[in-house]
Amino acid sequence: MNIATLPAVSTDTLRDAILSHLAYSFGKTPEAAQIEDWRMALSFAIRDRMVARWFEATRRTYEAEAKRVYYLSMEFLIGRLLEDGIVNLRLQEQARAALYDLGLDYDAVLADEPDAALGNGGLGRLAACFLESLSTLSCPAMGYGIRYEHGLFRQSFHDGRQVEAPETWLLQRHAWEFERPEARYRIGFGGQVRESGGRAVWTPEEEVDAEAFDTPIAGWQGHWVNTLRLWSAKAVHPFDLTSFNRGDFAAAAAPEALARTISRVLYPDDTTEQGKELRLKQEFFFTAAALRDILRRFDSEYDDLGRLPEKVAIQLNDTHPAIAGPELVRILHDERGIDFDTAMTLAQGTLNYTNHTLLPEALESWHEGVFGKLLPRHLQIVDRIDDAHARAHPSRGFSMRADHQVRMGELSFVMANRVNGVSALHTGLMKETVFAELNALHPEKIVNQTNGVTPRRWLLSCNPGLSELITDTIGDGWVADLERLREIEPEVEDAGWRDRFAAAKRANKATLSDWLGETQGLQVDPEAMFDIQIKRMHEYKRQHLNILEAIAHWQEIKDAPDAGWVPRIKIFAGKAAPGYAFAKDIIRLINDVSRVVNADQATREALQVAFLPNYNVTLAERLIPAADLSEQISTAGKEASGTGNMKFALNGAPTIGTLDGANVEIREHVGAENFFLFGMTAPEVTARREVEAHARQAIEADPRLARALEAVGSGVFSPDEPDRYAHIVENLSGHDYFLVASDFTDYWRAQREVDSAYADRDRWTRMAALNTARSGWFSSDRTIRGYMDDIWGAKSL
Ligand code: Z2T
Repeated sequence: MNIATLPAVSTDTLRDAILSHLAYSFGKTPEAAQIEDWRMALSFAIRDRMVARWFEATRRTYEAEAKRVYYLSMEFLIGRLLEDGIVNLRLQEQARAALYDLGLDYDAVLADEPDAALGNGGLGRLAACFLESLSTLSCPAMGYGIRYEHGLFRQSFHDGRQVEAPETWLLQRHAWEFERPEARYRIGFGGQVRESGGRAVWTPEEEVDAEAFDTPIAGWQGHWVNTLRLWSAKAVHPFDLTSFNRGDFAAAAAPEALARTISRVLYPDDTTEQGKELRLKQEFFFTAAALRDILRRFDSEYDDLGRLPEKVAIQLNDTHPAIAGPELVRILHDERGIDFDTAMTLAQGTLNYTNHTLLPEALESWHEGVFGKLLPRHLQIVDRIDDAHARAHPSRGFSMRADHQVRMGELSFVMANRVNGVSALHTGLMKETVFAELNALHPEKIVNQTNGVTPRRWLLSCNPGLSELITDTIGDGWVADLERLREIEPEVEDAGWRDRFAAAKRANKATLSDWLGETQGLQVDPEAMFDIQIKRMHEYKRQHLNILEAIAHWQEIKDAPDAGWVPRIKIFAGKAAPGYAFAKDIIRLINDVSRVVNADQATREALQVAFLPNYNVTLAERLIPAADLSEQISTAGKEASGTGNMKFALNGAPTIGTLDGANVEIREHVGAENFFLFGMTAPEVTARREVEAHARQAIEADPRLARALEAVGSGVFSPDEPDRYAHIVENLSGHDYFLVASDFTDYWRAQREVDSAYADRDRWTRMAALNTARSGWFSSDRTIRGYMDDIWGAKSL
């Protein structure tokens, strides 16, 4: 059968395709098939429908000689892909009906797919949303990353404490990748640099192969399909026969095992750099393989490397692929013989850099010892880049090479055509703080591209009830043009429509409540307010501010149990980096508070607390549609953007939040009256830190805060170990760098405003609906258009 003539997809053709794959791809009869076989057969049937468009996209890109976009990212937090494929190909009804015909439960089959957690948090999920939007906008693009054998660790709790277990997504069969044994590049490390005939020649000491695995990424309606290409590390010589013949079987297998460590596991730190050699190896490994692949493709189409900036745009997702700068210069200069300054100019015209955080502990910097040992030629090139830059700007004493370090942010900045931040506030702070010096030298380089999220996954698939109401009201044009959600705004004045909106939210809450009962043993009234904070655990994100407010609230309810409290369930979820002790202690505290508060018969109607284990994309898809209140309470100036904040607003959950990251822009869009603002601004935060004993002062001024801290410090939540949280109390009463104490009083005030707003259910529904109606700007389609126009100069085909 010619793929171009695959039959139009009816329920019957899809069912036949599933049965055919079950037999011919997986060798099973329907009687013998397990759920995994069915999931694989359905996935292959869906995947087949992407292939013709995939080929067509490649053909059209070549034909148009279009500029290509390459997104280099250490992380792609893609989650499950089957539903994404079904929804984007608009095959939901057929798939459901076909499985029903086969006696199977659609949701159970989808739930069998492992959640591919090849990322830590926002940065990796952003990369996944971007890939989907690039395809939706038919922009010729490719994502490059690492095919980790183990993604982010699985989290469970033992006695309230986080326990990490390895994640094993590849143990189950994975339907979406095509192995490409022919796309394989040798990557070297270490060794020596010699001069020969006026040229530097790098002879690496150690080599591994990078082998490609391709995943097709279909955009909305499947019109365009791009590729996510992930590199897997393979030994150059898989097996050492000499050792084997000697009878040393462990030594015979050693090269294989050693090579594979490079793509073995994702580093679980989101915003702290460990400076580990293996991490630098991972970074060079995937970046070097991507550049070789990009240049091979370029060479197949053009014969003048001078056209590289015209035909190729490379985006560096944070500094993790920053070695692309020196590596591209090395290839152009050392291998292709282009003079150094031209090589540098060509690289600078091709590369761009996105910064995702200003936290000093996250800024990558490698000691020249480690760097030079692994990448001796690159260290020389970094120094030449630094010299060239210094010569071009002699008035300033700027260097990317202070204190025997290579500073990757500065290197990325200098090697990039455009540098961007991820929200208006963050971009402004980049110019004023970490990149102030470089910004003064290159005032046009820094631009803003506020983050966005894909509405296909984060509204259409995860919230079918609300999506149906929207489509009933305004048609389905909103899916590819999210600002059209504004068209539902007039309906918000209609009481009947508001009832339908409230019913959709209520149904999502009932579904979540059932799931919490079945899987977590939690009994939750769907009428209660679902107040949710889900994100990585970090002091700057201030989950401890949230739990302290919950404690104070609980104490107040105990004082007057019959005072007509607005029932709430506070839900937390998030992973702490395994080495981040303080963040792990906050998890334990929340679990301890949850145990005590939920057991209190006097208050349990009014307040419950739950910490759900193993937060991932799939859990987010479950929680966000059921949320009433979105907690976005970071210390102002610390959260670069946030993207969960956008998903909640889009799904009709108003925010309680600070003026941080994209919260600022969300509030501008949804209207100040539909956003619960509290806390200090970024400049106020800076000023407050200068105040002597700021935390003490704040505690003395607020008896509620003092009483909550007293309970934590005296062991109310840890009676078997009363001083378990003494260090947390000490931190919050002393140094309190993230100003939890100083923001507490205003946070409490805002929470009580939330209570009264929620008690007036009609008022709340209006606020919720206006959040949905006015969140269209936060589509990643808008973000990607911004990158295409302002950074890449790329066009939709
Ligand atoms: C990450 O998820 C983010 C920043 C990082 O800095 C690293 C990781 Cl893994 C190196 C997040 C930001 O914290 C968040 O504010 C932002 O929305 C997200 O990246 C995407 O830009």
